[in-house]
Amino acid sequence: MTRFPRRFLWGAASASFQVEGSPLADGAGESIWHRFVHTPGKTECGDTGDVACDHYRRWKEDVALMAEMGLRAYRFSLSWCRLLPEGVGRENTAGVDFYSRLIDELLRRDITPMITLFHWDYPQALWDRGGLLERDSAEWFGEYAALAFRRYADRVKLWLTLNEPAVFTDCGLRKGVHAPGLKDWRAMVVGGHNLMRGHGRAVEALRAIDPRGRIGVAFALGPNLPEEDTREDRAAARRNGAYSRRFCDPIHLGEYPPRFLQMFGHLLPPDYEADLPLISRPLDLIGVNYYSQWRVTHDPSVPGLQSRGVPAWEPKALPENASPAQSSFAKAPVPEFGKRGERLTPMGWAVCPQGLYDTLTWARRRYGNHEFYITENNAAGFDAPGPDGSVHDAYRIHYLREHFKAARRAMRDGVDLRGYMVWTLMDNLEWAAGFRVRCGLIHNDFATQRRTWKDSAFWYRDVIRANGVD
Ligand code: IFM
Repeated sequence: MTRFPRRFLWGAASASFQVEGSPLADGAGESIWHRFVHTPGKTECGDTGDVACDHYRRWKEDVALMAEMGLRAYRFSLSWCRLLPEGVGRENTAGVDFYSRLIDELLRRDITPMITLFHWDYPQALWDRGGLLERDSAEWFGEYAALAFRRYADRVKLWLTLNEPAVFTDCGLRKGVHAPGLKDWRAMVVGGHNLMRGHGRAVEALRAIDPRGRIGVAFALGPNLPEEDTREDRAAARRNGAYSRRFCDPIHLGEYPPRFLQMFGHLLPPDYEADLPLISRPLDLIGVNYYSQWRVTHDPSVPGLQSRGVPAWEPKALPENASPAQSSFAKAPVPEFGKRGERLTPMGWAVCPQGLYDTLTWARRRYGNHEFYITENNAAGFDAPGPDGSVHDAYRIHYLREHFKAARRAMRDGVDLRGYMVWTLMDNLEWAAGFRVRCGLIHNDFATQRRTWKDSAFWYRDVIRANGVD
């Protein structure tokens, strides 16, 4: 048995827009994701977040499920537009109260809340004013963050300012496949820079409001390896690596990766260096979202980057200007093993637990030994109840078991890992991919909202009880 420390925070993660539903209820403002999913052709099957998991109304039952599973922590995000319908200014008491009740219920059940401030559902009202392309956006985010800390920091001690800023800006501002749907390299660079300035303002706000609060960012991390062992692919992998560090380096080291500056520095504001002290305010924790490692190919058709990374296997490479409808997950049958003999998930992603070990130990070497949390990890698939009514997701159990062990090895080698938030508690809206792609421990029937524990949920409950994995 691979055992974990006594206070290890076994948990699960979610995000407001993916689970809550009722996006405009009780005075909430519209988010860019609400606008996006209601624009024809943007999501698989036209799926929206109007109902999602109906968690906004079923939150109490959902917390009961967490308690039954034995979760010690729950990572969730706040909907900025519920708290501040216009993004700044007028506070919406009903929205504030919703999360207050959720936090109280979690604590009553002995589940530690971990809050993400920004998991992609940016207020549409602010986007209409220029959004992240405006320098003022940093102050807007600071105002929102301060409100969240004033209302909840008495009970919440673990905070993440941003979730996967690299994915948000890459998919939403550069490729246009996520909200707000821009295809603009400059927006990706400038928006990302301002997002980090906002992060800095949030950190300042927490320090002023609750010196005992602990804060960091959830980064999408994973090794970038060359697809083939050629000079071109090796160089492409280095470029992709620099590109993927365009948030964690400035935030933790106070500088952009030099290769990123070579490729995209001309798109940054001229005086960007003056912002780096704000961006790199000292943090307490690092959140690691890890799914797989990236295999990178030299690809001259991608401006600037000239590289393309995929998680080991894809039915076909998508063109740069692919529409979200084309981005549907695996259309061809996925083989069980990839070309290097690695096991593949039902989505065709390589199962690489070693990549998690490498990422954790690399991040510790590069950024120092903060408190670490796995803030997301799991395998996605197309799970459905079998004839016996159960959901047999053996592939997920295998995936999680191997990743838990890899994380434990990283701990033995010095990584101060405090918790593990499996993505995700229950199947939810997988953004542009809609409801077909399922990552949950609990199966959700979106027509009836019936929650069914998958085999992995029972298994995870036993892991938590044993505080270890076989
Ligand atoms: O569902 C997403 C989440 O919102 C961000 N990280 C990856 C998950 C699975 O794709």
